[in-house]
Amino acid sequence: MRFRLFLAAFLLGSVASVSGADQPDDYASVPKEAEITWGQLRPLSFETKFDLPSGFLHLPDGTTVIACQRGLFHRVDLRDPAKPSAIYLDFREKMKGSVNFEDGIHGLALHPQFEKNGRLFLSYSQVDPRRTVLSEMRVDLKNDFVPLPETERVLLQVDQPLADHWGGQIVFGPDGFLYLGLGDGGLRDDPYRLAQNLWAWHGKILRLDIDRKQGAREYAIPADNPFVGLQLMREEIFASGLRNPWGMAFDAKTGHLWVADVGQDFWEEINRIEKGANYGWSDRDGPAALAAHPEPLLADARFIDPVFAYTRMRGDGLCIIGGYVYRGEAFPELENCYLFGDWGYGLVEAIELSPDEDRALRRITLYRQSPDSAGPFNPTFIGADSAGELVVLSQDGTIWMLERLTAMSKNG
Ligand SMILES: [Ca+2]
Repeated sequence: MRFRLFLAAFLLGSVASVSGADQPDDYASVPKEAEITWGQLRPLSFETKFDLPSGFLHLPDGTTVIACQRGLFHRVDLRDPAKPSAIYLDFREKMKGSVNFEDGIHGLALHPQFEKNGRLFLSYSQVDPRRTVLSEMRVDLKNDFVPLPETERVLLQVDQPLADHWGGQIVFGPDGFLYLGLGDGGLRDDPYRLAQNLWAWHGKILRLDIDRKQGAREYAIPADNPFVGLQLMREEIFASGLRNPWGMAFDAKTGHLWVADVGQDFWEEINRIEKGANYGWSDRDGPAALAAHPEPLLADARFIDPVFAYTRMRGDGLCIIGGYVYRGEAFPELENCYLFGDWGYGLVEAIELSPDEDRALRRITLYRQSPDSAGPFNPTFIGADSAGELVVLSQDGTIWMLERLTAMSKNG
């Protein structure tokens, strides 16, 4: 999806400048466990190869909808992969001619009262003009939650005139509001400085009240959004300074919002999102100043550095994929851990969060693709099943889960 361009940017960046490599790195001292002995990430044996899977959600009956970048949505049972999967929704016609790199289906979410109102929310790219579309659709509550495409209603469209860095994931908060993460719109160094510009939606987390309409809007602005009533600022904005947020999840226990942000040349970030906060891009990349922008765009800007970041300079990864705080029960070893992956290195990791959630206590490698292993493993989405257990989508169309490894299974 968005990744080939990242790869190009990474290679170009490492030639053009190495200044970021000299920046202080508090994260390097976090102890690292390079391998686990108690579990193993394994692909589920579905008949279906999913075509560039990009996200999923769980329906109230326990089935799971897997969204694929080019417009197919499959309905599967993660607990019983042998069960034939069904097409849940087919958006391929709508996506026609519009899927390159990271274009396509970006997000899907159910309304918190989905079982009563049957409202399904979607986020995806469109062309002519290039734009992000946030829409909703009703499902038939009397017929197995089957979507009704004719009921689709567009809530918000955001022009995307540049290149990539769409973001586009959506998630409901415990406050009932819809959160939409948007990337900076693309190219290097955020050339129009959109991520710091509070009049642009790009490079932001938006928060929308989709249960009300307000003026010409198909949604309303929550009264306590941080920029309500301020001039030259978009009232939809909840947080700013993101580059390409990919992986947004509320912690099921604390209600805190965690967002992974894909970096440019040096740093891959994990952020805890606070209302009204500025996460730095494109004045900062990870914990370091961005060489291209020695002067902040906003004179009074205060930046929040990531809770954890890993650098590309040590070969730790290339493109972060979030991610959620583990609250399942099958693996007490992962208590208070934020789980994430790296698309470029075929990696799934965890960081154990400090009690204040302001730093990582240790870092655990859950899976690392070995150079000689068969098939490409490139995580595109890291999320929880309905019990909070780890599910990883890989770009090659496979779905992986963590299995308990016993002494017997290790020997056998
Ligand atoms: Ca940042």
